[in-house]
Amino acid sequence: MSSPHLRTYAYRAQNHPNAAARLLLETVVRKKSNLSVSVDVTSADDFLAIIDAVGPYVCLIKTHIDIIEDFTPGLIQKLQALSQKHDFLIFEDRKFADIGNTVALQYSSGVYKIASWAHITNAHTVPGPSIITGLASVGLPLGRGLLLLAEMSSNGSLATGSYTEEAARMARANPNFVMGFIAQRRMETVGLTTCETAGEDDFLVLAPGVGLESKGDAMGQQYRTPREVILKSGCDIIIVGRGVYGSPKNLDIQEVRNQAGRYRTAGWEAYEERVLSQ
Ligand code: S5P
Repeated sequence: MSSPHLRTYAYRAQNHPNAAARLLLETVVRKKSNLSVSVDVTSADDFLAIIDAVGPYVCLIKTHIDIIEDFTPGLIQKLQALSQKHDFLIFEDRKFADIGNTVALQYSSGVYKIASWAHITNAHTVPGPSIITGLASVGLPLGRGLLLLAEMSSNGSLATGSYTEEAARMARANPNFVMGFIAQRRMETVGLTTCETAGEDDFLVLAPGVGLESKGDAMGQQYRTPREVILKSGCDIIIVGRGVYGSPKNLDIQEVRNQAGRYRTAGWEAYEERVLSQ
């Protein structure tokens, strides 16, 4: 059985057990884009302007909703309107990390009510499998999907070795709600014992730490190119933030649009090379 990343996105869309993963893969195919833009800005106007500019080029918009200074619930309606206009899904990068009961409340309630609008969210595995149980109790009935942080792009990350292996096992035990990983490589064989073989699961790998020019920032971020991430490491979706929008202090919306187009092309060409080389 070949690894899922060697099959087309279209094939994988038809067979995925998780509703949000199916929607994402269908969007990737419709838009010929495996680009997710991470919109890490603090003003609601900049947030919406960037999303409107990159919308045509992305399959997924990644948010950190709690960094918006002038957040109002109306912002979510505007985000959803842009999601309809441009045909993309929404991923709130909340990185839940608490016991099941607490994360269920954080996911469903409070100011942001994340589960009501984010198709996808993510969680650290540090609390153990109960974090999946808690989030699934809210997200599964809504058709949402969860990504587990199996690895991180930052220098000195502790998510390595047996921690990453345990994250892979936790995903395999929960394939209905866990749709994939935030990681830097494929996870099919990670954490298998010597007598186990990779199963049929298709976990999507969404990879942050992607840049065409820069190799990193002053705070430990590390970048690889879309080609390295998609072709060499077999990841499925590239997550790009500052590589697309530059510095929020000098936003140039035409340049944001150009960069989104550039990353989309780079990500898609790397995917085509990957599946065609089979
Ligand atoms: O390992 C990780 C996981 C995540 S979700 N490394 C990351 O950088 N991220 C997120 O991806 C991070 O929180 C930020 O929102 C984005 C990368 O942004 P960039 O500007 O460095 O591309």
